[in-house]
Amino acid sequence: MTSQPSPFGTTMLVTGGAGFIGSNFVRLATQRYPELRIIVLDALTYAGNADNLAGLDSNVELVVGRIEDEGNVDKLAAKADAIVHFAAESHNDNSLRDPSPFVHTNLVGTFTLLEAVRKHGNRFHHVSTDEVFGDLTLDDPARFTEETPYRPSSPYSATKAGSDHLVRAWVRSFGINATISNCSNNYGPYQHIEKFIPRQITNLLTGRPAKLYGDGANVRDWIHVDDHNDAVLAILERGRPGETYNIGANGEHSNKEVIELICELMGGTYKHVADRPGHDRRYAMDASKLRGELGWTPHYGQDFRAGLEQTVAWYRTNEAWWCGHKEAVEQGYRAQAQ
Ligand code: NAD
Ligand code: TDX
Repeated sequence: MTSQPSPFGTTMLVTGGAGFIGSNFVRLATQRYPELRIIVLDALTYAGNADNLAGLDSNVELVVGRIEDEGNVDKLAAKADAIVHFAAESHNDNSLRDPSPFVHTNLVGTFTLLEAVRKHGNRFHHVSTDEVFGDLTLDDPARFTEETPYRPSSPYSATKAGSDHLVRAWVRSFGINATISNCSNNYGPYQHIEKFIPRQITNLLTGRPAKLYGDGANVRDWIHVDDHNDAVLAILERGRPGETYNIGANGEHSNKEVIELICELMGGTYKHVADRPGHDRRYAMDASKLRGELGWTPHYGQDFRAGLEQTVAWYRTNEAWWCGHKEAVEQGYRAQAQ
């Protein structure tokens, strides 16, 4: 732990800081910079939970509100040196059921923040995803680089792609001091149980089989949430203004491999269910720019089994955190035959 002042000022506004990655980010940032004051702006949608910030010290303040609320965003941006933007509608399956909140939050919300940054001159970091690049075939030797053209497939990834374009346009047209990161699939504590890994862990913990979409050959490039957030801090500390950095830990696994590993660790079975419409086949990130320029390396790296064991243990220990909404999440999936 360091107790030096943060290189990005004394006050940071973290949007979406009560969600999965954002709350883990707030925990990591307060450990690394105990003097840093953090204001979390979060609408506490179904995916946000004030309890995710429990136990954090008095330097962390939660403001409940939407990032599309211009007046509130302006007031908070005026108090902040840096803004780290995690808030989003983040689940592909939900974007297939109803794209509307994705357009509002991911596009209008990001626009609202950028306008505040233009006015107040904040350092801005935009958290985005590998999905903006579309997908690769299973046997493609290529990985996504920062130069890969955008080709999003779902309403979720299309709105994330649009938000990235907005940030780049505000850098070029208005000279804001912003960086972007595009990260691969995260796993770890506090991830909503709608997502693949925690859904399967909690299926097995509640006596349900794990559920594999389609043939399960789809590949995702897994990274532990703490490694993602460590990379975001590296970009805030040392990233070049206006640049984009890919984040990934060379963690490619097929969904079938992951579900079989979960079943092996927990003792359980899985079944095949209907595939996701438009299901991206493979994501794979080339993070050599981040590694080479900023000297970043992942801590969990490729020890996916150890990271998964830690994650299974967290969901076992924290049943109260998820059991109240498990049935409702599964009902939503049943409506899609998944
Ligand atoms: P999440 O769904 O767990 O959390 C999103 C948070 O944003 C929630 O706390 C929610 O209440 C809040 N929020 C939603 N709409 C809001 C609004 N209009 N105003 C204010 N707050 C709002 O998502 P996550 O998995 O933690 O993802 C965080 C960010 O990281 C997103 O931008 C996502 O696109 C990106 N990302 C996620 C992954 C992944 O694997 N989960 C990978 C790469 C990038
Ligand atoms: O029950 C399931 N069974 C299954 O086989 C679920 C929920 C998913 N899957 C598959 C679909 C995907 O191939 O597992 C893979 C991972 O699914 P998700 O957890 O929904 O993640 P994905 O769609 O890959 O998107 C994630 O990574 C990029 C995050 O949700 C995004 O926010 C991030 O941008």
